[in-house]
Amino acid sequence: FGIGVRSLAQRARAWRKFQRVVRNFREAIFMMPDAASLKISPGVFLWRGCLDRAAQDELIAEVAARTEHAPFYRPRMPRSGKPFSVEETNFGSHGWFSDESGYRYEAMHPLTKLPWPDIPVSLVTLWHAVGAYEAAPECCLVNFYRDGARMGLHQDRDEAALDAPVVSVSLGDSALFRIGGVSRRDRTTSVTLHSGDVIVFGGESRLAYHGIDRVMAGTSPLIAGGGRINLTLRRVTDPSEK
Ligand code: MD6
Ligand code: FE
Repeated sequence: FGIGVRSLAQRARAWRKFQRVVRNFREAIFMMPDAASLKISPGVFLWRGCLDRAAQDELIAEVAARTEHAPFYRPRMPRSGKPFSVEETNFGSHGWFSDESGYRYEAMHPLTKLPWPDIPVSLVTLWHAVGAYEAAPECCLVNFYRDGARMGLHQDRDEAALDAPVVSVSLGDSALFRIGGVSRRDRTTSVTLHSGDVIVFGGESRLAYHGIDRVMAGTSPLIAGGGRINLTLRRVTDPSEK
């Protein structure tokens, strides 16, 4: 089973710490180095064109080298076992995984049974530059969208370190990203994400519902054969409990 099954007490501790960090988060993010950064929801910041074309090409090459050893697979929905339309793989010590048994983090690739490849150094650097968090990322979830793949409205809530933001990089075709509030019923807003855009997703929106409604085929030449790759960097374990 997954690593890091957490007790209720640990969850409560993480939640209290999260509440404290929410209060400090607004200040931390003003360290964002670019005036073109855009606030789309409290605690969510979009840095348009953070990665130039050369950086995007480099990152795609690093992803491609790693997916040779850790190929994309289709996760399945908890209980129903219905396959995702998105294909996924992971880099780092903790890989996010889903099947009939539920959402969890795993140390090994489900098909190769080998540890996940390392997180590219450029992404770790990006995390420290924009992430406003003291500890290193442990998971880089790689989402690959092709052939009409989308991602339903969801919360990212399988991490103990809910005080850490999620840092998200978009590569390839543009996509319509929808974000709401911490309740599934809250009003949502949509924003188009382009190749090279970076989102820092934290603070009071760390548990906000969000998803990808659609990917616009043919809008970027970056990925051979088309499609969109999203990289989300996360801290999974609470660094103070090590
Ligand atoms: C995607 N992103 O952009 C899916 N989650 O393809 C996410 O699910 C996501 O962009 C948490 C924080 C930022 C994200
Ligand atoms: Fe997410």
